[in-house]
Amino acid sequence: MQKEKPVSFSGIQPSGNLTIGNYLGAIRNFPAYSENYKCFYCVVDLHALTVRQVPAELRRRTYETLALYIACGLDPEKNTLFVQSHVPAHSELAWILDCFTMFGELSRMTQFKEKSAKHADNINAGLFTYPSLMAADILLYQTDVVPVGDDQKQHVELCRDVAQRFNNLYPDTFTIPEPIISQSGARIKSLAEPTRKMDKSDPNPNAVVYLLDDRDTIIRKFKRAVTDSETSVRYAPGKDGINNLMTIYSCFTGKDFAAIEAEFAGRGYSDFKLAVGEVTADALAPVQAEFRRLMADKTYIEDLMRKGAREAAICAARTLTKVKKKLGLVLI
Ligand code: AQP
Repeated sequence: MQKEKPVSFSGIQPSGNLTIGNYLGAIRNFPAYSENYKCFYCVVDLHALTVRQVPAELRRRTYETLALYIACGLDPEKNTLFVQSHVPAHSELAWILDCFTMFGELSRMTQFKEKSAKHADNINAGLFTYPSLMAADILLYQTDVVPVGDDQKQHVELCRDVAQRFNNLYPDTFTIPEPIISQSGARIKSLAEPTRKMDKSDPNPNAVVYLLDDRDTIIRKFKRAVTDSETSVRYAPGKDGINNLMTIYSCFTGKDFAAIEAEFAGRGYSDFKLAVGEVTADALAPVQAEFRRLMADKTYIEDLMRKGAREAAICAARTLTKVKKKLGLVLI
């Protein structure tokens, strides 16, 4: 199948309110692909079901995530923005790929190990086969690049292995995708435990800066961020809290670590924390204003969901039909 342009695909789960980790590691990198790639950005609501969700909250966050895609700069005319459960081909291909993914491969996934430990009362099969559904998401669109945060690299690599295995048996079925991990911001850490990733489902709201937090809340959270007993702002091994804050400051200002160290030489951590809070709040203010504008018109969001689902379903059906034919499933 000839493609007009290479394809970019990525997704975000509506499993919690989006964080600056989701923004810096993923969403803010998406608009750069709009000109030269055919872009699919998905709200992966089926993935969110691997952890128990409150139905009304899942519904609300599905609308919000789509609105945030646009508020963060994704033009719905240049990108296909859609909700995973609106395109049934995702679930269908996921089952097929389950049959080409090995138990041992899934057992090695870091996210499965971490989430099983976190949700010991609900280690369901979906949590285990999550990477097959993610592989289906990606492979349905003959994706070339997958812009993701560092934590998703292992899943994209498994997707590549499964696609290669399938192609070895049934040549020329899938494009083999490349994970694209941004140079900076690929792993934003928790403000409370800066050795751990900032997670949208963290039960401690002070550990996480949400995209929709107001200015005062953002500044207060950074003021309380865990650092160390030194006072100088410098990037060094073991200074996880400060390294994380410097990374966030660098992402929002474009300054490198040497410039940040020079800017805060002789000033204490409290000055620096305030500055990180201010640049974050300044950067998020226009996103929040646009988000509020979009959310005031739910019908518009629903129209976009329908348009996105139609566009995505056409591409997805092409790949799924090809897969079924190759496997010997009877098409009627
Ligand atoms: N802290 C982070 N730093 C950089 N990138 C991140 N991403 C997530 N957290 C960070 C990237 O955001 C995209 C979407 O993430 P996701 O919805 O798959 O998962 P999540 O935000 O990590 O949250 P979960 O899985 O709902 O639950 P928890 O909170 O328990 O982990 C991806 O590109 C991801 O890399």
